[in-house]
Amino acid sequence: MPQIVIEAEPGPLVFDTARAALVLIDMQRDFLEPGGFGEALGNDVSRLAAAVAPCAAALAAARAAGMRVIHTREGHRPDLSDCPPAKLARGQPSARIGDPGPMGRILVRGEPGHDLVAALAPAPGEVVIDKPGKGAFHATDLGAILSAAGIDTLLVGGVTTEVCVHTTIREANDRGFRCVALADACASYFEEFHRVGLAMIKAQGGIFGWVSDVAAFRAALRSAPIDQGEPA
Ligand code: C5J
Repeated sequence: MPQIVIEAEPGPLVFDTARAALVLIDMQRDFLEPGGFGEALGNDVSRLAAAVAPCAAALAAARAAGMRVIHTREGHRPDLSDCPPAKLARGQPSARIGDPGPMGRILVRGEPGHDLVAALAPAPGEVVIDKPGKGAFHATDLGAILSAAGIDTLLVGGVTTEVCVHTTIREANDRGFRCVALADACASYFEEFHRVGLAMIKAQGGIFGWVSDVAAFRAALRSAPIDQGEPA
């Protein structure tokens, strides 16, 4: 199979686009726009906007290369039966999960705030994983979908770097996937958490993944396949 190489830290990674997926985590209005869950937790939501254009560029490149794309959304059933009480108790008392907000009930599936931002709307055929937790594997069929498609490498963007992106990469790493965080396609409400979150992934020789960026991802997709047997 044709293999390409992405420049990353702690070192370059060879992957096959047919066995790789771009995973965009929780680029939802509830996290990025005023009035949603992110703001209810006291965050400055404008900080996440920086990741939208890089995610859109990664998305366009992946689609053009025929790479599989997966979107995730954090949210709960309307009856909140899948929301643990410990999670329900977070946030301002009048603006918790399930409470009415400017974009509908906060972090509830089917509400406008639960939607992905318009710039990153899924194309027909792209998988959308609705997840009740921070990690995209917890209580979802993501593992089964990736396994059925023979995927072994995930290129990951989304929000927030240190919460749902991190949790998903940790879950994926433990399941045997090679994960590359695309730094500029990820964002946090806290600049320091973003920076340190990325540093944690690639520390100690890539303890649970690699870190790269969207320019390197696009360059890899444009590059010629490497010879079979060439060292990684
Ligand atoms: C958070 C997420 N931060 N998608 N969710 O609650 O990272």
